[in-house]
Amino acid sequence: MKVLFVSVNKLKSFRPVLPIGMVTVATQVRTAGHEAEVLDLMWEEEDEEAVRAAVARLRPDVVGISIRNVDSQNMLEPVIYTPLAREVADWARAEHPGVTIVLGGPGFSTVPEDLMGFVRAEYGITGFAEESMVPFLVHLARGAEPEDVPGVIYRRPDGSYHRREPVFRIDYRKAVRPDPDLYDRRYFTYSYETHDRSEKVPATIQTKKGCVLECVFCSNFLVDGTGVKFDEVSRVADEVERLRDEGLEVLEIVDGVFNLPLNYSLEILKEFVRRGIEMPWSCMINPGNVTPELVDLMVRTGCYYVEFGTDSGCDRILRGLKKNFRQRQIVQSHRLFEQAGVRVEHCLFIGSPGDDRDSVRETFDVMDELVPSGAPDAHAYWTLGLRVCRGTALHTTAVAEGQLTGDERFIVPKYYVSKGVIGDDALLDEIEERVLANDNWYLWWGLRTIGLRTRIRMAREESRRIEAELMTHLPRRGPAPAPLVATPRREDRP
Ligand code: B12
Repeated sequence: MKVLFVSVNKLKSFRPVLPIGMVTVATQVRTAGHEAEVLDLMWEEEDEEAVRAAVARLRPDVVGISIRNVDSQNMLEPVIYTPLAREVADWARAEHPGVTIVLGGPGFSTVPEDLMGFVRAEYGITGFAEESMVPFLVHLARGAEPEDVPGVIYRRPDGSYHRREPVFRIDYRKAVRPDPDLYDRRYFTYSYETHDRSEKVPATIQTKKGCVLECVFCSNFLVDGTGVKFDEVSRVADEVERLRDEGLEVLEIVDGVFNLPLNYSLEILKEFVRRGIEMPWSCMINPGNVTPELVDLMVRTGCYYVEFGTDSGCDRILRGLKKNFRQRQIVQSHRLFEQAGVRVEHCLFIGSPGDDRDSVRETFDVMDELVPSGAPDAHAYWTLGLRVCRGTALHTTAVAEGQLTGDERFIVPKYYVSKGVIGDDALLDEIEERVLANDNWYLWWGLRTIGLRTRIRMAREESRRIEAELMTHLPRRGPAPAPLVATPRREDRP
């Protein structure tokens, strides 16, 4: 079969990220003997022309649209990225009537039914697609409905959806590595500005899928399943050597959390040391699982930057979020990286369940201590509100507290903000003041000219307007699908 994969992620403002998901699936499809091409809209100025030209040239049987991001995940800056996916599907059909549209990608997996309806796609594949895309194509080639393909979703004539739960299994020994030649070269010549320096877009590698934690807001179980699927340590090291030998100068490990479970990350790092791998790299870190040995190995292999999933500095709130660490560990872990000369960025929520004046002040006080204004290598990235995803404990809380109805269409994100924050004007003013007083803290780019309370009102208005517009494209809901049940957490070793 002929497949054109299109990545619709054009987000450069945060920083451009390689379409590793799309490239992974495209490589797999090629290796299985199909003809596959990729089109990455990140670098295109005329999207329509680019899509039409690629479709006209290739005349694909299938256009696979990779939806990494659904939205900005930022209540103060409501932006929805999925209308481009809808346009891509329309352009492809106009150019080549009869082409089959299939959706996939991490963003897609978090709101599959509504995105299927919105894009009017024939099929979707939720979860990771290393082991499902090829069987899916085989079914299509035979003219058979791919009803048993793991993760598949399609609309039945009665308007309801047929869904197969993703299996969330992967045999890494069979999965081919993403072919770096499928990445647009412009990623590697592009530089982006951070707070105080210019950075190159890193090459990316994933060492495992999934996470052992069950944080109440996290939707990653819909993308990667529950439990952890580990790659083999030697294969990860081989891949890093290959990327390094191809001249890629910077690396990012894109595991949801690198240091969980700790032993596996130590094994990876020891292998890097054994092979003499040393290049600048970064990752996301769980503050609860940081030991001197981990930091030492990270630094010896070139780690220069870590993003802490800190979430809150107050133990009561951390407990409620089901985090596996407390304030004491945030401070200790931060200090270990600081002493080792590694840059730390803390990602924090304001408005988690139970958050109020006391807990917000406590969190800000901890950050004052760890990330003082002018500190050269520490930053705090604040987010007001938590994006709610269907099926999470946070969704249940939001419904129980009357913030959501339980029947929302999440194509436009909904946010949870504790009443103790959103209902406290004085606290919102204090938050604004404290964020602005620290040039190493970030909450919203326009805060110097538009006050926080005004911005919340404006953003809610913008979000309602976007929702009204998008809802006109959503078909009415068919009969409710059977809920997907999360499988019990477990750690699968290959
Ligand atoms: C690492 C990561 C980051 C890193 C990226 C670093 C880098 N250099 O790449 C950082 C911290 C920078 C980041 C930033 C953001 N991220 Co992020 N990120 C992730 C994370 C943890 C892993 C993504 C990844 O690389 N996976 C590895 C690849 C191999 O897997 P994959 O992309 O899922 O692809 C597989 C499947 O999806 C599928 N597939 C992919 N494409 C296709 C296409 C077809 C046709 C098919 C059938 C299948 C298919 O098969 C692939 C192979 O297994 C995910 C959560 C998660 N667990 O997936 C969030 C996630 C993708 N991020 C998300 C978001 C929102 C963002 C930001 C917008 C946040 C922000 N406010 O700034 C930015 C956007 C940045 C940008 N320019 O796009 C959301 C997206 C959902 C949404 N609500 O929109 C996710 C899902 C987190 C979540 N659970 O909410 N992110």
